[in-house]
Amino acid sequence: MKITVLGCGALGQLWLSALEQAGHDVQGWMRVPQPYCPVNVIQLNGLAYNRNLPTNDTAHLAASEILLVTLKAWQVYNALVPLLSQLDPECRIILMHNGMGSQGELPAFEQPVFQCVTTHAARRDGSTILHVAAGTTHIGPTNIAARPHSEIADTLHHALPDVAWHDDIMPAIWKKLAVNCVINPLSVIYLCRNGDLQRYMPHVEQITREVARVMEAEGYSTSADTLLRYVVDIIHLTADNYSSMYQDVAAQRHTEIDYITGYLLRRARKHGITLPENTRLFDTIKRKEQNYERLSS
Ligand code: KPL
Repeated sequence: MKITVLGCGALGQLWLSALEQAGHDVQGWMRVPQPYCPVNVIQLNGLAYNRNLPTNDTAHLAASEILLVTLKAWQVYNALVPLLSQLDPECRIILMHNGMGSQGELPAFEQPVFQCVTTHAARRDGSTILHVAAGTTHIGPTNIAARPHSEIADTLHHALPDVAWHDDIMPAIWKKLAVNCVINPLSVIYLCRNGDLQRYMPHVEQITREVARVMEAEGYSTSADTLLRYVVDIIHLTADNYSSMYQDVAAQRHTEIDYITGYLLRRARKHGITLPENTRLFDTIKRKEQNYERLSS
């Protein structure tokens, strides 16, 4: 299959290497075009994948059957909108990022759109991407055109298992949002790996309970205890990892807080619910971003 991966960061390189090894005709798409995209991944089995893959070929883009968008939520609009008119109307667009709300910013278009969330953990170490922890990718349709295309989960699963198809992806996205509301800001505040959050269980529980209140108000049947068990499972599974927000703050990059805790707070407000602890975390991360943006300007 012809596939373009938009965004060649840690997650983008992980998928580029997996899809290429599964026999697909892949290219990367970069904001600043370069002759090729160096893909250096240390895989879970310890083997290195080092290849220069093609990039930004407009003929490849126009013929792509899948456009996999691995950018951060806040980058999606600016990167994707200029490409939409160049895509085949049948090209399947997969959005893969933490948080929610990016799709609501996009104009209407006819291509099938899927949203997915993944618990695979990958991080950059110099010019190498380390695939730190295996996980599950959950994918489902977010418009009518995407509904008949459940086979896309098999294509992805063959390249980088596990991939699970959901006719209704929203509960899975909300569960991942809960994980990110807890792990990401807390790992920044306590300056720790995901696994170290086991030392701060009262705080983990407090945040999870607030998220559960919003999920219940949104109509998802979950209890705070079930959600807490899920969050704790992910803390264990990704124990050695530094969260993406920790890495963003350490590198003084814009974080996804507006699409994670920010999205949660916007939904809570719609239901008249106040979330004191999530509000405090949101304000703390925003202050950190403003501080380093101020320092660099
Ligand atoms: O999604 C993640 C992230 O870091 O953004 C988790 C699952 C928390 C893994 O670190």
